[in-house]
Amino acid sequence: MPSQFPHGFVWGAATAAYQTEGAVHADGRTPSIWDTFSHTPGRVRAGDTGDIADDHYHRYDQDVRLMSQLGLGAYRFSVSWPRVQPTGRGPASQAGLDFYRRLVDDLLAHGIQPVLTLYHWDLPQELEDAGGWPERETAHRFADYAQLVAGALGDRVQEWITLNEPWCSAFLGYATGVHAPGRTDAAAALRAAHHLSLAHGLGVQALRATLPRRARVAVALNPNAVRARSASAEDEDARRRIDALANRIFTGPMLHGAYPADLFTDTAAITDWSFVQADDARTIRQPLDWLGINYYTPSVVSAATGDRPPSGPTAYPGAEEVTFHQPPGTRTAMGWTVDPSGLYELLMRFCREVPGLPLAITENGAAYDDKPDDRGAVHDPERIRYLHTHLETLLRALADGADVWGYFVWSLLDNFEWAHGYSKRFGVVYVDYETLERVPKTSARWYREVIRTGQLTVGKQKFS
Ligand code: GBH
Repeated sequence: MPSQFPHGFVWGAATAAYQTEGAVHADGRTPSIWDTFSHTPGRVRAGDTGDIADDHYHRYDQDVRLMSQLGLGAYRFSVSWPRVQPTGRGPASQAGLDFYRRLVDDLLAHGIQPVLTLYHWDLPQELEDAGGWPERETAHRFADYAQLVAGALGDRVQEWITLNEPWCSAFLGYATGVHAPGRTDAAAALRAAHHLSLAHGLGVQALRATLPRRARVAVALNPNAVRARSASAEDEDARRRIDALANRIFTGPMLHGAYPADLFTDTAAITDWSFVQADDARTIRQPLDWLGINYYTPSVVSAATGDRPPSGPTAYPGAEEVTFHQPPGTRTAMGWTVDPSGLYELLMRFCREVPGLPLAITENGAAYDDKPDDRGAVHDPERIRYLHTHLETLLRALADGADVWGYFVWSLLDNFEWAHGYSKRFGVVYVDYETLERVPKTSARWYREVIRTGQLTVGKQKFS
């Protein structure tokens, strides 16, 4: 197997607006659903909020210098919708757009390619008050917002991502309620999923109409590498149901122009899907320039084991009988099993399923309990091991024909890890939340060597 990444392979790091920016009241920004949610007692661990986060809004120039020192070729960030269009409709906030213009110009000046995500979960609260993603109207609001951002930044950003992980927005936001807006209504979650897909389709149309021809448009999904615990027909059926509710619910309409029939049958007791209109599937399937894959860990499922009562609302409405099992292997601080084989499986699946569609790994990484030593250095060998094994697997997929143009580590910086607040650190750069000082971890130096050499071997000798 080759140990060298292809010439021109793009090395990046990713963040998201609400997780890093802070400055939630600056320049006319209004609350998003995550401001409301994090300020609701009991929703986020220890009452943490994104009010300050990494203060990236005020420290972006320092962060771009850090990226430059790492040798990053690309930076994936998201635009905060309520920062650039405060009411979720109507006029833009010039001050809000100016922040992203300055950020992008600074990136370009350092030779770092901006990769812009339009929606990484921070819906303007006003739109949630009008019904949020379960309402069709929200998809149209998203298309207007996409057009507005494209008009402002289209001359300098080439890579555009409509949505980040619509599965999380729909099912963690509206079914389990562990994410904003914290609703627990399975039917609403399925409506939300559809309207997120519709927003993607309408958004791609708006981007194509506004952006210069060289621009590339994508979506970032979190496909679930789901396996059956055994080869029994019951366990295989459990796998099929989760595959429908986690994967094919989005890849069906977005990549193939149709919902899978089994999804409708499995969820028939929850909704009749009458909110899907005749032309929607055609609107949702827009040609894409590439597909973003976020990967952390695989899933193992079986048919109901009956040994534990269902705990709270399910993230998989219509598959309540399915039991999830912890896959074997070491775990990260999130409790997620380290197992890169799911990444290989997904890359090969998409290259078979959608021949000719380039892929990028838009997120991959791990949380560990990083602490500075008595000299202030942060050693994170487990993260190096995690990234190393996943990059090894990526090399194998490339050798086996997967068309992957880039890799983005999650995350550049420790940041607000949603319902876990600041307790979970994913960064290759440590953030001291008292002083907001940035300290590159050992993994950052390791990553810099991988980027510099395009090889894994060098990094391994020096850092493990
Ligand atoms: C990504 O989400 C996000 O894009 C990013 O913002 C975040 O910081 C990062 O990963 C790290 O979490 O147990 O049923 O709730 C990853 C989201 C997490 C979705 C694991 C599926 C398990 C589903 N994934 N989750 S469930």
